[in-house]
Amino acid sequence: MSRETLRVEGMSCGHCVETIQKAVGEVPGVRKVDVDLEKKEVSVELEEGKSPLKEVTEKIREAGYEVVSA
Ligand SMILES: [Cu+2]
Repeated sequence: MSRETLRVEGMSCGHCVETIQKAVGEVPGVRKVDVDLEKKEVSVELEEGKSPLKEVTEKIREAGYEVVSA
């Protein structure tokens, strides 16, 4: 299991957290999604050997947020 953290702009409330958790949680290989509003970070727990960061980034953008760095 590995963990990756992305910096995301535009998240402001619990609704944003839910939206992102739902969108990113749908990506195959993602086990868990944690959002830190204060740090503007989305961290994902990934299944061993999986690296779906590109898809995670796309999902976040589709949901209307900006991924600043991965
Ligand atoms: Cu919000």
